[in-house]
Amino acid sequence: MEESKQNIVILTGAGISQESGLDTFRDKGGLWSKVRIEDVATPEAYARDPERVQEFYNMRRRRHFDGDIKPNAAHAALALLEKEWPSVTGGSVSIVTQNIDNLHEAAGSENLIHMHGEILKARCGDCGEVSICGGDLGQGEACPDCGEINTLRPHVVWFGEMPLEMERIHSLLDRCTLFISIGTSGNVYPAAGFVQLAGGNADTHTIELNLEPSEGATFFAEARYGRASDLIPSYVEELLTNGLVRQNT
Ligand code: BV8
Repeated sequence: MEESKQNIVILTGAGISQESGLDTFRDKGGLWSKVRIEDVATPEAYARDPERVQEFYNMRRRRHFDGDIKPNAAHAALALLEKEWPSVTGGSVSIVTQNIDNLHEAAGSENLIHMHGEILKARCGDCGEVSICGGDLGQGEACPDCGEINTLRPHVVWFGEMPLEMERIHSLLDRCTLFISIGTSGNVYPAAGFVQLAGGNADTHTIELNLEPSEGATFFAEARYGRASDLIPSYVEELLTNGLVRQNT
């Protein structure tokens, strides 16, 4: 890896969207305290009770159409970093998000992988095509590509399903000099294992920016705790001013 080029990979989780008004999963009052994963977020649940699964995602998708869900300062700071970092080190910034919301795109991020899919997209169980989803599913709608009725599911990766773009993610992790984890509890694999993959390379610095230590906290060389909308803008400011400074904690 050319030393001058410093590629950054950023993993985000529900915590980065919490201050935008979207629920997290495992915090107090989080989604998994209201419904069981086994009932709404597995292929088996969908086969057993499609209406219940569709309603779980319809209810979450409707939040995006209320007009009050907007990116926060943390999303904006990451979009700024992606824009400015190449002129600081010639390297790139890539975001791998576990989130299915569209707040990174709305903030202007472009180098973005939704490894767990996207709630504003649907996937046809017949033809496999992915399409924009602008409303509820499971209401007798037709697939815009093959025309089949009631074959659309949320374009979301459920538990027991393979996350998306894993090869591309592994190649980004192999080539990064800085791995930043933001707003994730480190419970869900394979995402929770990315810090170990990145940290396996001696040249790669790893930092956790979270409200509290995650399950994987001990795997990080550095950690800072606080709210994302405070932590991320100041860390991005530091990176753009000083470049990458390895402060092991
Ligand atoms: C896979 C989309 C293999 C859905 C999600 C049995 C069978 C198969 C697999 C498994 C199995 N047992 C275990 C596994 C592995 C499983 C897994 O890891 N389970 C866990 C529960 C143990 N993983 C999988 O199943 C994955 N697939 O392994 O496939 C395979 C191999 C070959 C062939 C086929 C398959 C797929 C996992 C993806 C599941 N889908 N999302 C949806 O959104 O409804 S994952 C789900 O958890 C969420 O979507 C989220 O993306 C993810 C992680 O949650 P977090 O983002 O971390 O959120 P959380 O609430 O937990 O934490 C928030 C954090 O933010 C906290 O730390 C909090 O302190 C912090 N925070 C809060 N507010 C703020 C803040 N920080 C800063 N500022 C704030 N303001």
